[in-house]
Amino acid sequence: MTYELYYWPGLQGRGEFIRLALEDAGAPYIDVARSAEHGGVRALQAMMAGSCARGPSPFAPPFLKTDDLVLAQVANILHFLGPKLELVGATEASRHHALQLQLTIADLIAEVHDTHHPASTQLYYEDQKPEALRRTQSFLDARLPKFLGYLERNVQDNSSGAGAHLLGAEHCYVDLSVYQIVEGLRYAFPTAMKAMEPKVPGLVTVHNRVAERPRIKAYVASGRRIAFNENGIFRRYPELDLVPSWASATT
Ligand SMILES: N[C@@H](CCC(=O)N[C@@H](CS)C(=O)NCC(=O)O)C(=O)O
Repeated sequence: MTYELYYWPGLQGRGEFIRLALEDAGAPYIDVARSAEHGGVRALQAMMAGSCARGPSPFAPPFLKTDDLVLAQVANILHFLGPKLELVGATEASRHHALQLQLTIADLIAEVHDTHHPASTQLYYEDQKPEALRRTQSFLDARLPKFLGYLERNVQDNSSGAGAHLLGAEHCYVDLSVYQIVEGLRYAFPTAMKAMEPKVPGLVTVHNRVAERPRIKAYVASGRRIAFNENGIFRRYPELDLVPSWASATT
């Protein structure tokens, strides 16, 4: 079956978490909004505007269309794809633990988004720069170490994971998302990440292991992976590349 992924063209955004799973599994898919042949962004907009026979119509991209279903919400899509792409353990517990971690990553992603859009998603970044500065400092001071520290603990506490897996002994879609958040955070907040990475060696190990996976390597080298840019979730604004308070205190 060929999956149809619907996500805004021109940015990695939340769609990249789904792309990485499909790419890693070698699953056939059409990135609909990037394909003029398949209707491009108009097809995406039509899906959101219309009623949907295959489930509730999606509120926002990314969403995934299969032969039977349309599914939205990154964590929900990965929860669905996990067993089909063999990107999650076989037990009910492992599927729900993966979902739990992915939902926490969704919370982190929302907070990363809010560093550049703290006042309103409806306004341009340029219209909320003072708020963004304040929000980013607070994010880097407290929330980044809290989220990454939590994920790191899961790598360390996973006794069967050899320090390179979030869950159990097997590779899983959450590991792919950890790769993406490390990549994105390095792009957006290089100063903070330089100080943060020695504190989260397990996450760096997961990142490096994923980066070496043959299909991920091929995808990154293919040119099909859109470069990070200032339309996505992870944006590099030099004025927001702040030194976290805990880093200045210790370095
Ligand atoms: N919680 C949703 C968030 C989806 C979302 O916010 N999508 C963004 C693009 S990354 C969007 O197009 N939002 C439009 C809107 O909120 O009106 C998920 O994880 O999929």
